Amino acid sequence: MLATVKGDVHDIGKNIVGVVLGCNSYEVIDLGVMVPCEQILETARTEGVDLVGLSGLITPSLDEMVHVAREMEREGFRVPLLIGGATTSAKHTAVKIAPGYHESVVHVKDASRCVGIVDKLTRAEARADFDRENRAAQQRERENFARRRQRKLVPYAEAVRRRFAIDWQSSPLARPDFLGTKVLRDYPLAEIVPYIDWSPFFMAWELSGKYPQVLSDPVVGEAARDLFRDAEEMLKRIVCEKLLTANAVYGFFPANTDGDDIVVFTDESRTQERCRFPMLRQQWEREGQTSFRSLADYIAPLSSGRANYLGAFALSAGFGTEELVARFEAEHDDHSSILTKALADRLAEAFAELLHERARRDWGYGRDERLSKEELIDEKYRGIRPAAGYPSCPDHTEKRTLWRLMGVEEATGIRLTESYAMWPASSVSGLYFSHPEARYFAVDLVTRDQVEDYTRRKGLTRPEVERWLAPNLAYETE
Ligand code: B12
Repeated sequence: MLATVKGDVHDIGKNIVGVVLGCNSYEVIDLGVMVPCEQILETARTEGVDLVGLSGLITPSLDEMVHVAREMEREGFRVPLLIGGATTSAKHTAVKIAPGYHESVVHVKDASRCVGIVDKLTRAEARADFDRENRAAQQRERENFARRRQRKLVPYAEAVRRRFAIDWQSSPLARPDFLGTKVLRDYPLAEIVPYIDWSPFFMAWELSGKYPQVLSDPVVGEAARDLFRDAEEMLKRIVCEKLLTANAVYGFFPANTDGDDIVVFTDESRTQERCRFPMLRQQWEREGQTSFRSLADYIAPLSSGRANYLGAFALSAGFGTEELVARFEAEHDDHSSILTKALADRLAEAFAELLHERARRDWGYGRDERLSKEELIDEKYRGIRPAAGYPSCPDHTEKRTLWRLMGVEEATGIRLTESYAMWPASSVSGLYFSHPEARYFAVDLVTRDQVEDYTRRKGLTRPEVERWLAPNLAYETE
């Protein structure tokens, strides 16, 4: 039985796993997405399944998986538990999930490994050996994890003192053409298509290689060409018959920082606060590291006297996916169903690229930009667009503030789940930073002193903050 856990909307990976298992004569019960723990347990019990497989794309799903595993233990389940999905890892499975459930808990990296693992787990003579190896590997993961926690983390106050410092007096700060938001509904898909980065599309099918080289690859070339032909055909249908709809909202706001908070003001007088985006800061002192970054470093402090701006966006190319997929599923056409979702994801990412280009023009500094598609994919432009959940701002709850700031749901129809996943699945949202020195980075581990400061700034309780930041905590919670 397979399920994407509560609060998460992604199922391409899980569906590929389901198809692969089905092709190998396993009977698969797929409960779909956003499946509550109770339903997983109930179905596993009533159907008498041999294995339970959980999938998740975003970090809040990790906690939900820990919960499901503990509930399986509490209710006395005896079946192996498989863990998969982009946000999962062998490490997290070993450290957080496996200790809660005494049967085999196995992290499965990709669909190609799934059949071998399922085969071993369902054959009594192979299971014991496999389980022993898996437990030994998980023990090693736990030991590595304990070592990772011992890496040198500087106190938060020191990280703040040694912040990435921009010279605000000499910095070029552009003023956007407009302040507030712009809504783009039913954006022409044909304009989005040229921005598609095809390489990740092939990766989803485990056809590794960069596009277009992958098409002539001696090993996977033929499969890649077949897949690409299907994709082009489907994309043509989607565009001509308007089978999917793309909506977006984006905007620019007067902003300055107050410590590690980005403060958004109601207007240029910068006297009244509209909202705050509290940011996290790096603390891991890697070799050669001289400063510790936070996204707050890319916006001028209020005390600098400089008028700075923050951009924001939310978009989706996934409206209509569910209806289209339902049609294919009624015809038992799994290939077209997965293809549709993968193309909706490609369109979402392409739309994000297009919108960012448009935002750079609106901001002025991108007006003379003449970049090829490859240069866009390689991010050869000025500025960045980090998204809540990415390594520089790992806190997904910041989407709540973003939604209020731009009225995202009313403007576009994109909704947030209880885990801050966006519906439709093929959606992206984030912030725009325009400073030429703005770079992506990873916050990585944070210590208790930073979490305490962040808790105060967020206005939440520490257990709440620790729950959302669980993968980033450098310490054990109570
Ligand atoms: C493509 C992509 C997207 C696409 C499509 C997402 C999708 N539909 O899957 C788009 C652009 C829409 C997107 C959006 C976002 N993304 Co994204 N995305 C990715 C990316 C680059 C690849 C994911 C992917 O599609 N892989 C291909 C599929 C087929 O693989 P898969 O899902 O992992 O499944 C395979 C295995 O995991 C396994 N498997 C999966 N499930 C199961 C289940 C079982 C039982 C088993 C055995 C195996 C198994 O088998 C599958 C086949 O091999 C990853 C980074 C990465 N390299 O993984 C980030 C990533 C997943 N995204 C991330 C984030 C944060 C987001 C956003 C929240 C960003 C934002 N604020 O906008 C949004 C969330 C969207 C939403 N609806 O809420 C993070 C998630 C981690 C986190 N911190 O939460 C990642 C890891 C990037 C990162 N390093 O930060 N994303």
